[in-house]
Amino acid sequence: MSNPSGITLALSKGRILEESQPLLDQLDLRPRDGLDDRLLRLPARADGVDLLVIRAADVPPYVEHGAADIGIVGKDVLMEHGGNGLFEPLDLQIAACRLVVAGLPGQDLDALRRRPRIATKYPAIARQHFGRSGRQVEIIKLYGSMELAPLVGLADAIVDLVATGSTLRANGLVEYETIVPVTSRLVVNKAAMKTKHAAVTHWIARFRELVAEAGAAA
Ligand code: PRT
Ligand code: MG
Repeated sequence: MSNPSGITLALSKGRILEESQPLLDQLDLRPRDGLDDRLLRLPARADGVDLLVIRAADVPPYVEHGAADIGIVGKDVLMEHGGNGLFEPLDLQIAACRLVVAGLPGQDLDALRRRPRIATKYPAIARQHFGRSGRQVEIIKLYGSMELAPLVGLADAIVDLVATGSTLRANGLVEYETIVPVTSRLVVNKAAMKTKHAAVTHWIARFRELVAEAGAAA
């Protein structure tokens, strides 16, 4: 059960947790007793809020099924999950990057005499992207280090995240096309939007204020 009288907030551990730290600090949404790797559910300093620190890819199912009321997750993970079961009220404008198609320089995917093989941790997004332009591809699902796949001939191209571009460059890969810009989003369980309306809208509003301030300062 999620916190029945309060709010449960699911955080994506890793990069997004780090980048959301300034927001969470200002809202008293850090763990009351500090982060403890062994504890998966932590009371926040703010009254009535519990924090779940989980894998990024697990945030959408936790929120969709109501185990958490609110979550913070990358648009990439949200698109791959399929966003229909969730509200997405706010772009937090952190952990910015973009999803791209990339591969070895000088190659034309459309000139291959077979279906291009695309290695990715985002099979749904990749299939949709190539499908939109009527291109048939073979998807190879990987769980990490996508950049390796074209180098060893596992795939003709990858669909992966790029921020500075230095990882692609370091591996001698180039970007063919951008699929979509990515930032982290606040997501909300649809039922909680009604049953915990006051608390949920309170927290959305507080996040929104901070994002607006950060935008004004930039
Ligand atoms: O490790 P685990 O499987 O639990 O999760 P994860 O690896 O997905 O988590 P983590 O901590 O890596 O965070 C991933 C989330 O951060 C993504 O879902 C994005 O929303 C966001 N994000 C923002 C990024 C990047 N920027 C990013 N640059 N996630 C990954 N990268 C990787 C990218 O895959 C590539 O390998 O960084 C490399 C490219 O960076 P540049 O700067 O060299 O271009
Ligand atoms: Mg990782």
